[in-house]
Amino acid sequence: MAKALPLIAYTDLESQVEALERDGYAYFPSMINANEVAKLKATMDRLEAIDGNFDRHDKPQNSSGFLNKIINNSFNRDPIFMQYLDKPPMIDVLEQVHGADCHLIGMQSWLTGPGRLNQRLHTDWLPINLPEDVATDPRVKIPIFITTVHYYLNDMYQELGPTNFVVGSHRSGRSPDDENEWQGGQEMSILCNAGDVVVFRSEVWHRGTANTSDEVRYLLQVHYAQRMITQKFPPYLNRFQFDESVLAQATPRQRRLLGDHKGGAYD
Ligand SMILES: O=C(O)CCC(=O)C(=O)O
Ligand SMILES: [Fe+2]
Repeated sequence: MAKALPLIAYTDLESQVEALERDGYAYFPSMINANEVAKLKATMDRLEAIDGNFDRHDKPQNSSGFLNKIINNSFNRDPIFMQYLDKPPMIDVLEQVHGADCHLIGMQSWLTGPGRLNQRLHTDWLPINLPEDVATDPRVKIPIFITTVHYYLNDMYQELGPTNFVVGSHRSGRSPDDENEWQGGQEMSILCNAGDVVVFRSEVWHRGTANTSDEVRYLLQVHYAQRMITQKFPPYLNRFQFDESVLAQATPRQRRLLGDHKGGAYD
């Protein structure tokens, strides 16, 4: 069983950015309180999957054998999610690493029930494949193109299926190939509390692990990227529509994160 990942909360922007650059992730404890966690979970329970949005709702009794509910574009499904678009201090870190014109590329509510299996260790996206000696050369600094923010809504323990990370593995220059360590560093589990947040870059080696408990794990995933990377709001070919009441309550910063950009190259 993987060891617990040491979770260090850096409190200034510079150290938080350095953590993402050096370790591949940054940790933010107690970002949402117990009352907000309960409200979010209740909303996630209520939301129904929409096929055209690439949502999923596998139930224990069907082929997958476990609850797996994913609601894409959650920001568009209930006003409760808007505050998680630009929650400080994470948003300041994201704007620092992706640029002041960065945007949201996706937001998912994700429920994984007992019986969920181990994922394979993976990168979510490897922007540039490099020989290891190049990738680890201190002169080479790969920009952070995509990050994911995980809002954990349970107190995490091994049986509930934490996310495992290989610290620093984004500097390998590749995706893992049936490996579970890099340069002697083993994968370790994020055993944080409900309301805690972990932000990670897309190339760090990680995986979701098996849920062998009798509880459902609730996770809110929010994905951000440099503006040049396209937003992923299915259904495509212009069939996605913003809910007007969502846009009406959005602040200018939230509107930009949703894609209300100034014109630029290629526009
Ligand atoms: O479930 C998790 O904790 C992580 C999931 C993940 O990494 C993925 O689906 O790409
Ligand atoms: Fe992943």
